[in-house]
Amino acid sequence: MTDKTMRTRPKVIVTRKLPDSIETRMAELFDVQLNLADKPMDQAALEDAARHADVLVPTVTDNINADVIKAGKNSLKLIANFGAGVNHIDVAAARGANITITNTPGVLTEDTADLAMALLLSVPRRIFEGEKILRAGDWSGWAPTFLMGHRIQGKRLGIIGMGRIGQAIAKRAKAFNIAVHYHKRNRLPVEIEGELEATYWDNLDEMLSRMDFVSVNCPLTEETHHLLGRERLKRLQPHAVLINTARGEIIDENALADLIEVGRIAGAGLDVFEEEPTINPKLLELENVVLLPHMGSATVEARVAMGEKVLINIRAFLDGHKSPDRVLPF
Ligand code: 8YV
Repeated sequence: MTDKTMRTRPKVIVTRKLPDSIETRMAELFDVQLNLADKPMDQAALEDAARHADVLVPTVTDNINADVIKAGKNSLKLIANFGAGVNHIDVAAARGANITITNTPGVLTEDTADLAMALLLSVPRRIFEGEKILRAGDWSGWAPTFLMGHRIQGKRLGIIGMGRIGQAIAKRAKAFNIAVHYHKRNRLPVEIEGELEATYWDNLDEMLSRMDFVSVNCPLTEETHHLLGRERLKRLQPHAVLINTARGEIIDENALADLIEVGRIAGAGLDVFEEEPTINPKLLELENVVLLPHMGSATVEARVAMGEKVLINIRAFLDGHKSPDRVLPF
């Protein structure tokens, strides 16, 4: 490679360690700065990256706020997010700075839906409680009334946000003989609703008070921040179980923990939290809550496919085409 080609290669800065195959391809294509040590970048490091990069590849752990965007005003042209959700990016600031944003939808749908189902099965069937008892050496043998949970089949699941992941959960729920209900800003086309045998609720409160399980699958936006606040959570039935594989900030965690503690909600399965990676200590105290470390899309297949999408989005953009997964411009 000559000095000239090296100089003309676009500068791509990746904020976290990505799968090897993706990093290798990036090194072949771009003047890439990887983060092999996988040390999360602080605010100053992110601003510095924005100042020097043509393309920034952040993840959910990076706060791409207005200051980072401002730092990139002379250099940064594309934010190619590794992940579907873009709530950690100040999209309005990026729009003002004429920066394109892309994401990686579609390739993590099935894995995230699987994890939501795993949580939905785990809480009512007390799977992690059983595992803990056994490993602690506290199991004295089978007994007719030991670790009784609740049946899955024949129950009602209310899905909040019926996009790709919500629909993938609905398909799985159907196979478990669970009746699917949903709330969404815009009702699904009748054909899809029919296929999923899903019942639409225009009014979220009305749906919540009738469900046995509730799964949160909407994006985090200003409108959905604490969508499930204390008053709304009180609408759940005392035997209801709440699952969240979307974003922690959609639920008021303190309120949820309080209501579970006093038996107003039966339990929860959470893969996402308000202050990741800090976990609300009140949640840690509760037995009937399953807590996972934001691993909805953590399969080799999904993470490689997400990386492939990032590569395609960058390449298309640099070649002067419209990237396939554009969040901005709309
Ligand atoms: C990703 C996710 O792992 O894609 C998303 O929005 O929540 C996760 O599954 C994470 O966002 C990567 O940035």
